[in-house]
Amino acid sequence: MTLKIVHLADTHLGFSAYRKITKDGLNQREVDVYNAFGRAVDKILEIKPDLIIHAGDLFDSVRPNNRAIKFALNQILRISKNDIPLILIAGNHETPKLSETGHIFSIFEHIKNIYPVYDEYRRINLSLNGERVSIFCIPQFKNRDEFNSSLDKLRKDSSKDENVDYRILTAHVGTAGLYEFRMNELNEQLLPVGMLKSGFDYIALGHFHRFVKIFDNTFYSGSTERFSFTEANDEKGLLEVTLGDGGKEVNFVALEIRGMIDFEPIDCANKTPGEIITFMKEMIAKEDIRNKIIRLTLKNISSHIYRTLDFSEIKQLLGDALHFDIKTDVLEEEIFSSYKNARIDVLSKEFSKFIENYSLDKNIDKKKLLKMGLKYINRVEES
Ligand SMILES: [Mn+2]
Repeated sequence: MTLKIVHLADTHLGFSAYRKITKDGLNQREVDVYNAFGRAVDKILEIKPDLIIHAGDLFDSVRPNNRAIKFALNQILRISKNDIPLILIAGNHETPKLSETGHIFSIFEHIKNIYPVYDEYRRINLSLNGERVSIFCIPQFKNRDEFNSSLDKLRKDSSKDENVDYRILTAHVGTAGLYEFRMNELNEQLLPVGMLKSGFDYIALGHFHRFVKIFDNTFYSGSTERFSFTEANDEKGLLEVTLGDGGKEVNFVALEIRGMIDFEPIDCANKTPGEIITFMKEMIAKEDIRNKIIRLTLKNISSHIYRTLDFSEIKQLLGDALHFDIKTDVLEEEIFSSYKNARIDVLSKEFSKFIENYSLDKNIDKKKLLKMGLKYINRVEES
């Protein structure tokens, strides 16, 4: 007999961004993110799998707003009513660091067919389609010690020789070692890829936002929407996994979501403001930008050229987009001169002083480190 699983992750309900508002006064990106999950559930009900695994970050935060909670509950009830078991492991975005805070996933307790897993390692045994299926679950933990002890439990538990037809692992983790897939978030859990190699028929990972096959049995489904420009070129969707005597089949099912374009950076060195605008026009004309999220990067632009750019013209060029970002990578010399002239703000100054007085290993290029640091500080302050 075969076993059909839908694997998805990182829906981030409650995420919002940009200023665009819907007719009903809601943040448009927040609504986009709900729609993506709604469509995912539509697809799942078409596919009618034996089991659904959501590998974490259903919610974007520890305290999602009431709309996000209501939306999630309604979709999860659709699944529950269709008698499809859903394993829901918690991700780092929705897991609080303090136990006093309480976990939002507790609202899913006692709903038929729904198995929320949070704050503890769990093995769930189900009988599906006449098959005995064990699902080993590693959700996000409050701290590293709890995570490590969950891995010990997993090692012991999964090495037991029991009568099981299918053994499935799901975890909300980045990976470390031979293959590195990380989101570079402070609380992310990292699993050595070596641990993934043995003993499971399928491994459903969440956390990394792109669809990736790591090993024949190990996949990130990726997120259901795009949450940053680094994801601009990713297709988003869910995985339809079929396990059976005839082997394993994994199909990526794409979801229809809003377009995002991160244009190739425009090198502004030796260009006049007029030439930069002309270049922009040509670039934009090649793409359909309507209702999409757009980013234009101006590389090597000096601040006096930037200040003389015709922004009303740029606004007109990009007016059909849902949102546009203009990113500037300022000339290297300017970062230093602005530091010397003390025109920059307190945090940058503090950081520069710190680097200047700090004794670093000789191999480390102070100038480069300072430049990188200032760039990050600028980026954070801009956003
Ligand atoms: Mn995550």
